[in-house]
Amino acid sequence: MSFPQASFYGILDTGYVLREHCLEKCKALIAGGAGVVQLRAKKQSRDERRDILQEILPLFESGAVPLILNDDLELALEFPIVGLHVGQDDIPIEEAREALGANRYLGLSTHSPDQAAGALDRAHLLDYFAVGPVFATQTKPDYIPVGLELVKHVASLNPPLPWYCIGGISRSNCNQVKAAGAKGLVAVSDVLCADDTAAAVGEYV
Ligand code: 3NM
Repeated sequence: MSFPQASFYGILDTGYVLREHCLEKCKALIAGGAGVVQLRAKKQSRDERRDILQEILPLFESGAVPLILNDDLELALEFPIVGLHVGQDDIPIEEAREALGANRYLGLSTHSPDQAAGALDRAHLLDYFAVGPVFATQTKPDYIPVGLELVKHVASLNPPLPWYCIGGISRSNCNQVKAAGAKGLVAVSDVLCADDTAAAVGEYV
């Protein structure tokens, strides 16, 4: 079990996708070539999140694409194949790893050089980490962009685990992020708001 360093990590964010379009958008992320998909349903209740998870779960049963749930450990534990993504203010990764065991994926968001160093120091607990927001983004409007400088810095550390750059990334600026040393990219609004999400993901891939 090793987490993929995919070129594109997709997020099914219910801030951009109506409930009735979740399955179709999730299929489009996979069809476009997303190597990982995360369900990020911040505003939903656990029951509503479970309902979405149950609907999209069959798309992940082959194991080809990992399915990650944002910040709901208890719900992730209800499904054998679901991993967890946590932020800096969510459950500590030591506790998350203990609850998840060794066979489920765990990812962490980082937003500064110190937090990225913290992820590398605890790489044995993690399957991947994310760095961002690279640019200003409406999806996380309260966060200060870390810029391409942090991308270059993390790339220079040559992380021994997969890492993904996120935040304000679009098809028009992604080459700058790649040039700064990013291995994998996450774009949320750019692909979910595209009329043809699969084609948009395909452009990144
Ligand atoms: N996490 P968009 S930035 C969900 O920096 C998320 O950890 C971030 O959305 C982080 O591609 C972000 O629309 C928003 O900018 C990404």
